[in-house]
Amino acid sequence: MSFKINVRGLQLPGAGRGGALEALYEFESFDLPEQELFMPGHGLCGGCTIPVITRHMLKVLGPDTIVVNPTGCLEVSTVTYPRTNWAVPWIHVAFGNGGSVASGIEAAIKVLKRRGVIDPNRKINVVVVAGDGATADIGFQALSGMLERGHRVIYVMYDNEGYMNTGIQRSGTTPLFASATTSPAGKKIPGNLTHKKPMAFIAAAHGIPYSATANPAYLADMIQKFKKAAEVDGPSFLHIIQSCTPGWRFEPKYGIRVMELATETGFWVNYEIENGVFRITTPVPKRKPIECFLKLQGRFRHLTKEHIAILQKVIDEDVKRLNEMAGGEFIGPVDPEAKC
Ligand SMILES: Cc1ncc(C[n+]2csc(CCOP(=O)(O)OP(=O)(O)O)c2C)c(N)n1
Ligand code: SF4
Ligand SMILES: [Mg+2]
Repeated sequence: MSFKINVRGLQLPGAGRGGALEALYEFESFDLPEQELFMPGHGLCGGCTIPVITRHMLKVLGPDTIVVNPTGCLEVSTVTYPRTNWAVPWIHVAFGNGGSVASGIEAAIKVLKRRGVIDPNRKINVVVVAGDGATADIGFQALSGMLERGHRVIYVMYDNEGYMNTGIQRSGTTPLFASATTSPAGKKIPGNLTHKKPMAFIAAAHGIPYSATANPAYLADMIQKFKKAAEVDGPSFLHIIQSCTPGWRFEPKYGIRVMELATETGFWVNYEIENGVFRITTPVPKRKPIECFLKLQGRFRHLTKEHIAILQKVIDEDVKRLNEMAGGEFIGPVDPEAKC
């Protein structure tokens, strides 16, 4: 499949081709192979965007890839005995030890290369694909150790903002005011009371060469980031938002639309931190009000106008901070007239 890179948002006023934005971030055009390595027939829900992530991840990484998969929706839905959807070596690990197992695999490959058992020039990718619970919560120390030791491992965190496989419990990346079974909206609380952990920044703070956020609705940007992550000589980390049909409570047909709205409203900003340089990779000239993202989802249905105003303020502040870091208004102001 030949993939045409579509650089969204470059048509910002005053930033034509060759302008400042293009100089800041250039997409590289490359072909994706026809070969499928994440096979059809999985048991993931309709509207779930996990398969969009894993399918394209393996197209970029190729067959010489070892997947480390802690328990979660992806694992339980792709390896129901005796079938598997993985056409690459795959290992199931416990909920909290993805980073440790991947570290061991990478270290073993190094030794086998040194001993001449594996061709030293062969490039084998080791990738962890893990949920937000397995990464931001229980697997946090295993991840941190892996980053600290500098293993050449790609860590992909798919973030559906909750422990979805076990019944929609909140996690460290559940957003403010989302209703989950352990933070239910009711008379006492308006849903979850904490903010999302900024995992790409936390990973970058370990001094790793590449850390980024991505969104499966912005396929070209996500694919580019898989490629960059695989090319660095050291650990890389990708924090990828991912829509969950029963957890977020939207109609399955809106799986991609809700992801687009996450970025169009500024709720989710695509950026990367490459050798310490921060860039926003999906500029949004004018934002849509956060209500556009919220109203498709049952987990926010209880929110009052006051709650929505608080959420909007939180996002405005996040956007301001990210723009300051990027050195320009890459994410524009809210357009109150915008149609959702
Ligand atoms: C030590 C331990 N505690 C709890 C569980 C039960 N458990 C399995 S998957 C899971 C939630 C996974 O959440 P996340 O990593 O976000 O993946 P998702 O299900 O959302 O894909 C839990 C709590 C477990 N397997 N091991
Ligand atoms: S529960 Fe959510 S994350 Fe899990 S398979 Fe269904 S849509 Fe995907
Ligand atoms: Mg999850």
